[in-house]
Amino acid sequence: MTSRLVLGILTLTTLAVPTYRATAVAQSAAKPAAPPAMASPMSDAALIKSAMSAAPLSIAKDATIVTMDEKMEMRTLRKGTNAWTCMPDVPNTPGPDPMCGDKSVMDWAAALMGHKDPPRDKMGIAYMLAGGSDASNTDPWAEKPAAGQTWVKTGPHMMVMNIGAHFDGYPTTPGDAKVPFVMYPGTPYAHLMIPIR
Ligand SMILES: [Cu+2]
Repeated sequence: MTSRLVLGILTLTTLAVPTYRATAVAQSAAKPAAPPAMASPMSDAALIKSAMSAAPLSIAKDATIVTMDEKMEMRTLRKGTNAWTCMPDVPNTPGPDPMCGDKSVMDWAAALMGHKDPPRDKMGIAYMLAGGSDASNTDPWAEKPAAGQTWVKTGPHMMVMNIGAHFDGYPTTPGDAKVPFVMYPGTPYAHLMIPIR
């Protein structure tokens, strides 16, 4: 789960909670060197195709699909009829990383961007079947790897959020990111990354 991806979710969530959006804008304004987040040269059809590639078709076909425009505003590409929201690849990370998440994942993401505690008892599930790239396994807000570090590249995986300490016993470093591991361990944003292929 990259912070850019979260920013996309955040903006979606901020339709209901404007405070979060203010935080996102403030954060992006503080980093003028960063390329325009999420704005993608892809056509809407390509964006939808990318977003849908994140989850099984049984979920993706009825999901709401959102993206960010060049003004960092959330744009709904397609209104869905189920409880899932999908987002296309984030252009400024290496490799494709579209994601589909349920409503609790949206809450988790809004909490992360707002530096607030996510709901502890609302388990969230997300699919990233096209894989994902994360700048850090420890810093939820990192936009690029720290000096000497590399991107955490995870192949097709699922994620489970908001289950408190139930991750105990799983590795807290990604290793080769081929077996389940905890991302952002020891933070309220800890989630289980579950490679599936
Ligand atoms: Cu993750």
